[in-house]
Amino acid sequence: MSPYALADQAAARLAELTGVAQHDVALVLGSGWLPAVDALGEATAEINTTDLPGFSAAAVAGHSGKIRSIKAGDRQLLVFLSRTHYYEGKGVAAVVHGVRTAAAAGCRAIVLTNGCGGLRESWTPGTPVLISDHINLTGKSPIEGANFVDLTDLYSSRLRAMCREVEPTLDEGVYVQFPGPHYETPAEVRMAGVIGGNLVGMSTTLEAIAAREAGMEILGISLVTNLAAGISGEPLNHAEVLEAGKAAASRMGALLGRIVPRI
Ligand code: 8IG
Repeated sequence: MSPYALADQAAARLAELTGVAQHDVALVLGSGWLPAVDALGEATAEINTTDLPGFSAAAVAGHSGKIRSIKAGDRQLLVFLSRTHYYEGKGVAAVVHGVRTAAAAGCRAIVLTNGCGGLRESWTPGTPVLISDHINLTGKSPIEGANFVDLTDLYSSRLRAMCREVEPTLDEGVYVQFPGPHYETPAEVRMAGVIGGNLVGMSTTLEAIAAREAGMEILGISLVTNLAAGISGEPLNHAEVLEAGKAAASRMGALLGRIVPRI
């Protein structure tokens, strides 16, 4: 079955299980963003991703394989509380299946969030940064065949401007996706800076490409949970990274709570 047909099936089952025929805006919550979900509004349904065709179980501690349908004003939000990462080795189609399911469920816009390392020392742990563009170092595409999708303004300048109206202190940066699951070496972080990157992480770019292919408007927001390797001289620690996310959670909830209704 094609990945698009599988996404159609997942969207049909999602509509049955949530009782919601059409969703409007999708959100994918990355590391550190999970506690922000409660600020988005009342959940009308919560299901396990594994109840839908094409999803497999979540693999990482601190990632929860659930999808929430949330009524926020006149919008119905589809919130993925976790994502499938490229480094899980399930293939690129598995990484973007949630995005394609959201598109098939009716979503016209998607908010992709992540936790990442920052290259600027002023971005202390807990700083949110708007993604202005990306560099995809996985060497992969979610698109198969001769479909030459344009990626100009991939991360909507309209939505970024709206975010800065809501929160004028928000910085922007170029997100560099490494394959992971190991963190970068200090030399790789320096390379990311030399080629124009400001943020390093292990997600988001393949999903953004699939979302553009599906015609969705995309907002990307990174939460800098740590300075990238070699910037501070301290080693990286997954537990500390999760802790920084927790500490920032209420602020990220407030941020999303103000941004999402205006998308
Ligand atoms: I949270 O410093 C988080 N995810 N590649 N590098 C990469 N991924 C990350 C990092 C980081 N922090």
